[in-house]
Amino acid sequence: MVISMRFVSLLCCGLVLINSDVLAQEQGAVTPMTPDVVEQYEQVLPSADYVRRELMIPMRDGVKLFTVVMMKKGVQNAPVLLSRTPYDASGQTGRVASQRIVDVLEVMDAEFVEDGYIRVYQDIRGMHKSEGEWVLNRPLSGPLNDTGIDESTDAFDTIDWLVKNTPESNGHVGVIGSSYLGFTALMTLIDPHPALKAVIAQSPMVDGWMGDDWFHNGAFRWTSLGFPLSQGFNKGDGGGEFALGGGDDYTRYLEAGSVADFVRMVGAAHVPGIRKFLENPAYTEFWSLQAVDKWLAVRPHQIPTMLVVGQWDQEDSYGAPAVYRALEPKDTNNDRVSLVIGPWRHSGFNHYGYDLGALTFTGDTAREWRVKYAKPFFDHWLKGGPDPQTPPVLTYATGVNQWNESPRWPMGTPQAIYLAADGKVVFEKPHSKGREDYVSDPAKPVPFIPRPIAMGDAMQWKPWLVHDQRFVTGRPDVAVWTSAPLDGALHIMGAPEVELFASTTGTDSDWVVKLIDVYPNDVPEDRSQGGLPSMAGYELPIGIEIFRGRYLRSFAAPSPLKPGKVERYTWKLPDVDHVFLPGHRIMVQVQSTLFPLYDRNPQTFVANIMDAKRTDYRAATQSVWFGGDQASAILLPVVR
Ligand code: PG9
Repeated sequence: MVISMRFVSLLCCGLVLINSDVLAQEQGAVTPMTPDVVEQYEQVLPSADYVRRELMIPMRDGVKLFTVVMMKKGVQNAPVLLSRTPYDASGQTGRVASQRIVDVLEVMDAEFVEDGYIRVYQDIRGMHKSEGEWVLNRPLSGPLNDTGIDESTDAFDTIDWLVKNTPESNGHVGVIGSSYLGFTALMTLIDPHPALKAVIAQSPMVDGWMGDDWFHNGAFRWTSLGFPLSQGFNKGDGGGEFALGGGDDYTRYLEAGSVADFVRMVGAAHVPGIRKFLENPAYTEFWSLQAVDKWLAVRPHQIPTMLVVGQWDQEDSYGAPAVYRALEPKDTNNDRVSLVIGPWRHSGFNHYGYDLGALTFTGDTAREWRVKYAKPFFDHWLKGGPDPQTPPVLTYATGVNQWNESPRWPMGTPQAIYLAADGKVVFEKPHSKGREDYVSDPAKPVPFIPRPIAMGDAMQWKPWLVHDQRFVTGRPDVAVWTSAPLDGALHIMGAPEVELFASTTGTDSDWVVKLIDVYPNDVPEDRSQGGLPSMAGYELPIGIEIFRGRYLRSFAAPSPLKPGKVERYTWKLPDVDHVFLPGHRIMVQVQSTLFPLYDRNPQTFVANIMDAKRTDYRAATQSVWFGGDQASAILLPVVR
């Protein structure tokens, strides 16, 4: 492979800068910020169909960020599509050593670069080949960040440099990215660069305590430990990974005890990103001031923004709907903010969308979205393409497998389904009161998927939210209610809301509620020919969410529960578009552990669960109340 390295330096600009510096000092003016000497490496591969440049782009504080620019040979007057990543720009632009750009870049890039887009990936500050120090989800400059530098300023400076130094560009920039890249995409909306014309934020990390990655309603996720450990050392190259152990995660984390016990055991108590979790278990300003939806809610919004999330996003299901709710009131013409909810796992929209676990869909739903919605959206705003008629809300109705375009979200209106005696779900509030008891023992937590559990195994991790729940339905510590077979279809479009009346003999407790679609057991579609499991009797989760009881009265200031006192807990399940088909049943499961996805609640109130002592973990009898004035229910967003 012939590679000619061409160093391009802007020395002339430096000379001008020196002169203007001297003049400025005499006149007291401020020297304008201009790019200083930039080293640019351009790969010239005669047989390749693309151009690749690797740049160190200087930020306003002098730190240089490693940036890869790729485009098909010969493009001119082209839009730029930028992603800012902690996951290695070189790797994301070097999938395979091919002469074809569509092979080299990510699956989701093909439609764009084939049509002449300039594709740019950048290592964020402090990651991989970029200079500077990394800060986990670097807060916006303000109370939590006094440096004046954040992902918004780095994005501004990057866009500024790109449009001034990429001769092939048309001066218009779009930003796209999922998860952490969705977070950096949203950050470009704050004090946006004038060249920024459109943003697609996919499964963005928005509020790490409420429901994105680190905690869900205050319950801590064991999966949170790996990221600050692996990214925090050797700048994300993985070299700093600690010996976190292997085998069955269930066994490993159960034997370790509390999160702090485990962190001490692996010698990571000093790692900054880890300390943030250990020292901030409650929703204090440390977390609330980092919430990106709150930042965006108080600022003007004009950049066309598409928010995308998977209905079974196992990592960041909270962020996109939260930002949609924050921005929608500003969207007076209903054409600047849109929401997409598809039948995907985390980041599934950027890959192949034919299926998920045991579920199959009408086709490649991910590519359908990219080709029919995402690209026309960018084509319009970045290069004057036809009006894409972007729907305010686009969802894929699972159960019936069809796309829905809607004017708003949610489209459903609340209709309660009630828990009742004899394990029944009913549609009218039961008059007779009652309760269902189960013993929750932290020594024998309910697994979130069948053991042995390896949360680092993509085959287990990616589809777990659609896993058949029959593996726990018979457990004595999983309370189950089921409706009769439905006479007609029940279509929900929105976020089901839990209203749980519950008590515990302990002084703290987690409550996990699962809304489940139970397939008929007697008319299974025989899929064995296709190598797929039968769906007969399948218990498909439509929403699973946890609520940590200590935060009943305040997310910022936890308080003990009073043993035996019935409390009313409300929280939302993820936003969905789903049809319960005739003959299916609606099932609700309630339990108090979901392990090792979440750390165990000791069920006795302690100052900081992260550092609970082994003697704090005690079994408790949990009671779920139904009927009368303590009628536990789920408010389903039903489409009439
Ligand atoms: N939000 C996802 C994630 C971040 C950090 C740890 C684990 C997952 C993501 O960026 O993919």
